[in-house]
Amino acid sequence: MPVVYIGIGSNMGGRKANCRKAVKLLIREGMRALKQSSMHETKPDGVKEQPLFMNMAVAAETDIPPHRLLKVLKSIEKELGRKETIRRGPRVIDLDILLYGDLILDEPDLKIPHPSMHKRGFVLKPLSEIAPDAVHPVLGKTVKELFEKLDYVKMG
Ligand code: PH2
Ligand code: MG
Ligand code: MG
Repeated sequence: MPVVYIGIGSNMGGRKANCRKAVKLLIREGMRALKQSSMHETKPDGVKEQPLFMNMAVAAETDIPPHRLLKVLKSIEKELGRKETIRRGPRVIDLDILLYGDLILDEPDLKIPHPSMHKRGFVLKPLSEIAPDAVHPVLGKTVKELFEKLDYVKMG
C-alpha cells in the first residue's frame, strides 16, 4: 500500500482541535495513520492579513486512489465546517495531498506532489519531522534536503 503524506492547516476557531479532528476523520475514512508530526504555529503565507496557522503533517497507508482521496479530504473539510472563502484566505481546516508514494500526477483538478510543497516552510517543517527521507519524485530530493534549502527565516 502506498504511503500518503497529508498536510493539515487551520487558522480559524480551535486550530489544534480542528487538526486533531481531521486526523480522526482521516482514520475513520480508512487511512491507516502511521505517523503524525507535532503542531507548528506558522505565519500566514500568501495572504498576510489573516490569523496565524497551526500546521502539521500525517503519514498514512491507504489504498484509496488519488482522486477518490481528494474527494474524501474535501468531504472532511466540509464536515469540519469549512466554507468557500477567498483563495489562500482563512480556513477552519485545509487538507492537502503532499505526496502519494512516488506517484506523479498533473491533472487540472489534482497535482501530486503538491505543486508548492517544496517552497513552503509550513509544509516542509512538519513533514521533515516524520519523513525526512521521503523523496520528492519530481525534484529527486528528500524532504530533508528541500527543507534545508529553504529560507527558513521566512517561515516564522
Ligand atoms: N495555507 C495556505 C496559504 N497560507 N500559510 C500557512 N502558514 N499555513 C498554511 O497552511 C497556509 C498558509 C493555503 O492553503
Ligand atoms: Mg493548502
Ligand atoms: Mg487545500
